[in-house]
Amino acid sequence: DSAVSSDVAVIGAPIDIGGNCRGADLGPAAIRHAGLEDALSEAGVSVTDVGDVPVSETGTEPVDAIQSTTAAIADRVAETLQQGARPLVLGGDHSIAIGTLRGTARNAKSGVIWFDAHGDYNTPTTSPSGNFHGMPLAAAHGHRDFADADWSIAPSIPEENTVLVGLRSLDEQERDALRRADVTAYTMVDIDDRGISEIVDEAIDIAASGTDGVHVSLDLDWLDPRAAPGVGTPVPGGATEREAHLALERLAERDADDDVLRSMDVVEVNPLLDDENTTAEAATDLIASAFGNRII
Ligand code: 5AB
Ligand code: MN
Ligand code: MN
Ligand code: MN
Repeated sequence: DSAVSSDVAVIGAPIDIGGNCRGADLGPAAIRHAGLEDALSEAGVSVTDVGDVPVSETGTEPVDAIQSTTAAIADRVAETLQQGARPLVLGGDHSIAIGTLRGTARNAKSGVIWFDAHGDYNTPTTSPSGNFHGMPLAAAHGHRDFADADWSIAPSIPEENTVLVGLRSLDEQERDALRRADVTAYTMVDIDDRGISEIVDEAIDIAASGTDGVHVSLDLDWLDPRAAPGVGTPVPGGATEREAHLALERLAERDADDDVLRSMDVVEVNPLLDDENTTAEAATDLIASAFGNRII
């Protein structure tokens, strides 16, 4: 069972069928092997690893695998929160966020900060690729057209409490949809221009305002491919390792004051695309920062 009396519960979500290539289903193992439990313990966080949710990808349509996997994620996330711990879901491709968001929103209103090169605001109709990892945020906001799958959790994840950080690659119709939505979007240019601390402070203010807390979704392709090469859809011009650390350390500082961080998922780590497990190590360090790791 998954009885949790810790601060943080780690939940693995080894699925890659929502992505553009195989291998992100090895992400949870890669992140665990990079020393996640030790890193969190050193950060002073008590952690329980509740294992992986069941995933069956073979012989099913992607939408069916994603439907059953994300339903299981949602249950574990909601259960974890009920037990007073914070869920940390390890992907897997970004379609897993459909599950995390559903679980987080089950008995609460949640803001979202989405660190990503991409908007993940496509629907099956607008998507140029058909890959579900490019759709989870639109699904949560109820931009329906997901066939039978009802993934809408608006208004528990209000658009006005949703903030995207680090954008640098949008599809045309996705851009239109984001413009129409009542979300706040910061591009890499905003980060260059104003600095990541100020952007993150503002993002937290917007996401936390009037909500029960904030869900943070960290897509490793937010980072520059030089810092995180092992992702399926790398885009040049991303956040440096230092900017990413500063962002998550700032989040931890704000959390120490106001308990803003309610749940987190870390996605798109694909060890098959990575010679040295660099991306999983970056993910591990960033998670430790988010949960309060301090140098001194
Ligand atoms: B990720 C693209 N917009 O929809 C699409 O890595 C890429 O979860 C999506 O952010 C990238 O296929 C999804 C072209
Ligand atoms: Mn797979
Ligand atoms: Mn993404
Ligand atoms: Mn992305």
